[in-house]
Amino acid sequence: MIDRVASWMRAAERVAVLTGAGISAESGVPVFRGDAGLWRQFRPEQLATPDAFNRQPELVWDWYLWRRACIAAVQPNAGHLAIARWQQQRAGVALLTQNVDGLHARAGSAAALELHGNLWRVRCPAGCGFTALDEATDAPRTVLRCACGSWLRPDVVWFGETLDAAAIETAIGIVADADLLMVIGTSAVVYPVAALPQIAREGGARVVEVNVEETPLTGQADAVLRGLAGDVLPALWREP
Ligand code: BJW
Repeated sequence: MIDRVASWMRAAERVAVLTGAGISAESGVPVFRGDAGLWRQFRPEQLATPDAFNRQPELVWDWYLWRRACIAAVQPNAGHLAIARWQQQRAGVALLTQNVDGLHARAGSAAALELHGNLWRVRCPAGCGFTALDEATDAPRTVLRCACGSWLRPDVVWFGETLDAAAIETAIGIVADADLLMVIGTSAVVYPVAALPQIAREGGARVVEVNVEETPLTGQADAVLRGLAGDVLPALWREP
């Protein structure tokens, strides 16, 4: 199956790559769902909704500062590096990610479309327009308030919030035009991103899932590569 998908990759003019938390798992970043997932330890409605932030901004910030420290302490892995190599060594590879950890950029991927935002960026929710990208270091952010007086918030997409309209429209366009969509390390349950593989299929793309487990996408995929992203992805592309 690896050889077949590798030949699809070579033949495709436009490859779209969609990643989720599983690609960062081998770096040591916790995923969300499943036995080792963050949602076993923490309740999403207390930490990842606008209501939670309005009720307890300090608690939500504690969680994000802890996650920043975890991410600052790890490195991109073979999976991130393989995708960056695909982008550098061949034309027509677009990267869409649900991850907020910034590891694709640290691996050398240019222009990952970060559909759920970036936890290293802050923005003012009060409408004054302030936004800033913090250095990815483990020095905790100490200024949590905007000059306008409001709390700053992490620039990520919480449950019940809409994704940036331009970003999701761009993503839909990319997968609708793709010849091949690689869906890597996502449980494929969070919408609207979970709808992208179906849009790709309707546009005529082959869809390949790379995951250690079955997901709702598994039965719809043209090929399933069952394994660690860090093992599977480097085997799919050899420098021509
Ligand atoms: C490996 C591996 C290895 C491991 N190699 N593989 C009821 C109320 C409110 C909303 C809704 C509702 N019902 C439905 C909704 C909509 C909701 C939704 O989809 N909910 C479902 C969960 C039911 N969606 C939204 O709310 C979205 N907005 C929206 O729809 O707006 C319109 C709307 C407005 C109002 C009401 C309704 C609709 C926004 C979703 C935002 C998601 N935000 C989070 C947090 C981001 C910030 C942060 O990180 O703090 O995004 S939640 C979390 O899930 C995070 C992720 O990006 C996202 C997806 O998770 P992902 O990446 O798939 O990770 P996991 O852990 O789920 O899976 C990891 C996978 O990797 C597994 O399959 C493993 O097997 C695999 N794996 N190691 C390969 N080494």
